[in-house]
Amino acid sequence: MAIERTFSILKPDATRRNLTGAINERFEKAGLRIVAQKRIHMTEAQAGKFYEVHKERPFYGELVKFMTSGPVVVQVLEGENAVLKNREIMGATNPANADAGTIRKDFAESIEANSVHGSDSLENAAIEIAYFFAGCEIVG
Ligand code: RTP
Ligand code: MG
Repeated sequence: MAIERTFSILKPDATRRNLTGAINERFEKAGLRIVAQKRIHMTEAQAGKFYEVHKERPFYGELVKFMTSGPVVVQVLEGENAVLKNREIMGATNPANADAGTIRKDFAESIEANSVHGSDSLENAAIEIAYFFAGCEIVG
């Protein structure tokens, strides 16, 4: 299996409830290595551009508001099959539909305040990593 890198965000509901360590433990136990990480408070412009693919969706405005409502932790996770593995550990977007033992089942507050973001493809992972990190900030 290929070693991949994926982009992850610990969302404002996770930082507010002091859950960053508990969530990082899930990644590390699953064999994903945190090769870059920083705490930032996204501007509206930053979040708006990051979620541009959802611009026409009814929840776009609320999503940008939520993602700028507090600090987030942006990360690069590295490991075998990292993109898909992270999506599995995260669980379904809506915690009500998430499998037992997933991050969203155990920690998410709602479909919006769902604790984590993870890239949905290798191609998007590369774009999202480059949006937040310089190459020299990623140490494998
Ligand atoms: P993410 O991008 O955050 O990893 O989540 P995802 O792929 O599972 O979900 P996506 O469809 O890409 O939606 C992005 C984020 O928008 C919020 N959302 N709210 N109110 C709603 O119906 C609704 N649907 C989605 C969630 O925060 C979701 O993670
Ligand atoms: Mg998504």
